[in-house]
Amino acid sequence: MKAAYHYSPDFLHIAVVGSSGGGKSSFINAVRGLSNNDPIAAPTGIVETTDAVTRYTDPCQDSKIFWYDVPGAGTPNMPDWQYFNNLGLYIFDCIIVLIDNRFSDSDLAILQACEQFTNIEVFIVRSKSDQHINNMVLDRMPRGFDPFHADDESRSRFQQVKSEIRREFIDKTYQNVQTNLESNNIPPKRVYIVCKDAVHAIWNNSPSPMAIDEEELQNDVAEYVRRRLHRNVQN
Ligand SMILES: Nc1nc2c(ncn2[C@@H]2O[C@H](COP(=O)(O)OP(=O)(O)OP(=O)(O)O)[C@@H](O)[C@H]2O)c(=O)[nH]1
Ligand SMILES: [Mg+2]
Repeated sequence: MKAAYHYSPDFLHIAVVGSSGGGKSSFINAVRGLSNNDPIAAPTGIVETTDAVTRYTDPCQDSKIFWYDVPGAGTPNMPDWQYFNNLGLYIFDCIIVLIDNRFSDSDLAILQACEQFTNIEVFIVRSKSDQHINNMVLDRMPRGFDPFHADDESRSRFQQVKSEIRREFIDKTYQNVQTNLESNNIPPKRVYIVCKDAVHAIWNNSPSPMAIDEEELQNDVAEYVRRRLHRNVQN
């Protein structure tokens, strides 16, 4: 598997994994500073899109990271229990598990498999926060509400609802992931809530109003990379 994925001991290999359609390819594009419609971006879409593990370079100068886009779990092509072993995920130095709408059996199967490999660094990331917050806000507003054609009073109500929903979404997401980890005997772990546009915005040095944990995730991954490379040099 290491040979198949061109594993190089001088580099760190970060795989982005998770349920089909969870936003894995979009996340890799965003961390590489690309929009989904960029000609060199990883293909994305609303139907099952990534069908083979694909390696992408990191655009930072002298970077020692390779990003790996991985097909989605939990499809007829890739049942949960086969996913980790069949794709050889055990060779990666770091795995980013992208969780979409709900904590799924696929997410659980991946995290349980990761537990067997203590040398793999795992980050749990909740994707598409913008989409989920927007859906919840629109559900709470009167039917047919259109923020672009609303009067001042409705717009201010909209902003207030949005900020309440955002707080509720953040709290419930943190709580829900911890509850799922605990009930499946997986040690507690930080979850980072992100959306692709806010990850991409970090690249342009223009923080997004939608940002939640994107910057912390970037800093924590960078810190992990520094630590691991330092350890490699010492060994
Ligand atoms: N609103 C919103 N949409 C997103 C986000 N991330 C991904 N999407 C959309 O979700 C859909 C699926 O995204 P992909 O990146 O192709 O998902 P994937 O996990 O790589 O899919 P597979 O390779 O098929 O498993 C696309 O239409 C993306 O534009 C996000 O953060 N916010
Ligand atoms: Mg994909």
